[in-house]
Amino acid sequence: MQAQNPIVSHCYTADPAPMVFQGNDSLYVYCDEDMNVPGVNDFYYMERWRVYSTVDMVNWTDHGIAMPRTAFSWGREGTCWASQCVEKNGTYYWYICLSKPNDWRHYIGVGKSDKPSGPFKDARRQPIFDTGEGGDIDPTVFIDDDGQAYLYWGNNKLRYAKLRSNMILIDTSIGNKGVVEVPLTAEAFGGVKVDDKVTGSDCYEEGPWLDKRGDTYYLIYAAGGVPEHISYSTSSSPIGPWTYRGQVMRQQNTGSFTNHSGIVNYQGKDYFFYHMGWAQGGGGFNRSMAVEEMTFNADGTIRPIAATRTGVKALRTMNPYEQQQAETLNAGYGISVVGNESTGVYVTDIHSGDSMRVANVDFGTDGAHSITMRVASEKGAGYLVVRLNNAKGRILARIKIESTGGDNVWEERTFNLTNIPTGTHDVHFSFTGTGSESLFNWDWWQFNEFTSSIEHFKTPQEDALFYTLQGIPVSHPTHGIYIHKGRKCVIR
Ligand code: FUB
Repeated sequence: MQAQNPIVSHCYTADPAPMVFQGNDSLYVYCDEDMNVPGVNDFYYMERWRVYSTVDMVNWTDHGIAMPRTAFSWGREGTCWASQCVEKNGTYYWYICLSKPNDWRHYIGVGKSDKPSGPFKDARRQPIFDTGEGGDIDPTVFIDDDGQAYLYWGNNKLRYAKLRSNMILIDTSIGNKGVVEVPLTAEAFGGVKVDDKVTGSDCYEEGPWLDKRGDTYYLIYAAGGVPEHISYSTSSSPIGPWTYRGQVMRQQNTGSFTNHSGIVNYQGKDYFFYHMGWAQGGGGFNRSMAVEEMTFNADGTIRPIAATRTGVKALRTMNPYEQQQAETLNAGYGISVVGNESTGVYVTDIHSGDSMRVANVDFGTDGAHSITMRVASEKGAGYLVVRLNNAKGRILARIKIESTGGDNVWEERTFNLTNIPTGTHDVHFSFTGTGSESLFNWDWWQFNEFTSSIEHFKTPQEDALFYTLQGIPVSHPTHGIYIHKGRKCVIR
């Protein structure tokens, strides 16, 4: 298998917030999208938040733009920063931060949906509070065992509030109209920062993440000033006092001067999500989400984690004989993922030279004879080349995607493979065509399996029609593997 980090390569994704919801088999990651906009690319320009999910940790389904900035009528263009989504009583609340027109300060708002992948709508139609000071970025929400939800946030200041049971208002009976300032002491955060000068070994910067393991509350955050590393503090209470515990991920050359993390336990393993600049064209304003395994020592301290390209291991194989969404990817280069009400989410902007990969696909022992795809194409000018493993791997099929009559006219089409894949492999899809136009849109794919077990012929019948695995007819086959009546057979 190829490198797993960054986990999304077809667009730039930052500030990951992982979440596992009760009764749902998937791990979800909520993020904002760094947009490569000429002219404004020397700062964050983010117009939307996206959602990804996985069941195996190596293939990620892009659920598209689950919440655009325009969902918030009070939002300023390009200012969709870090966020986190939590679920309560079947409703998903996505806490975000956003500026207002003619006001560069960020405010915390909340979107809501009855599905984890959205679409989300503004739940309050205004920020959920106003400290009047700005710096109100990077919300993290944690719901404790007693049902009380805590919201932490802040850049260079750390604050918290208790959410009311409706999840869209704060409890104003504590702090300053509901907002409590956390003292940024050396004991709590390793050091103190005054006028950009750090006294001590560390300091709180931004991007808090509140979580609990056993009886211990963990506050994990971007630290040390900029460039950032990730540090953590612990407490026996969700409101502190906090004790500094050290660095989780040291500052290293990932190409991004910010870092922002979230942790989650999924199928018995702890995972640490963060962002980096290692994607093609990546950097400080073109960041990408990444994931590493995380382990706790017996005393509850976190073992330091390094950023790697290899990332994490697959938890299971992908089944090619079930319908797979085209937007479920291990990697995608050049393509885009969008959605509309009639089709749902699909892959578009497919041009000559673009490619996609899915990882850890188990074709079994009998293998596949064809692939069925749902596609739409106006011009019919494109080819899809399906290979095993990588861009140089064995070709399974070279498919001409003929016109369906329009880019939104969808058809299911089946294409025979010229080689039979068996066993577990990555599958590489590459696109070729003439001109610079988009070649086709792609909704889903599914390989078709040989339906019965292998037939063993001792002496082939005279009139039997055999084909090689490349589809060439053979009238008197000798020893080898052939196709007979659509099934794989072995002549001994
Ligand atoms: O993504 C914009 C800002 O950069 C976030 O709000 C911070 O945490 C930092 O990652």
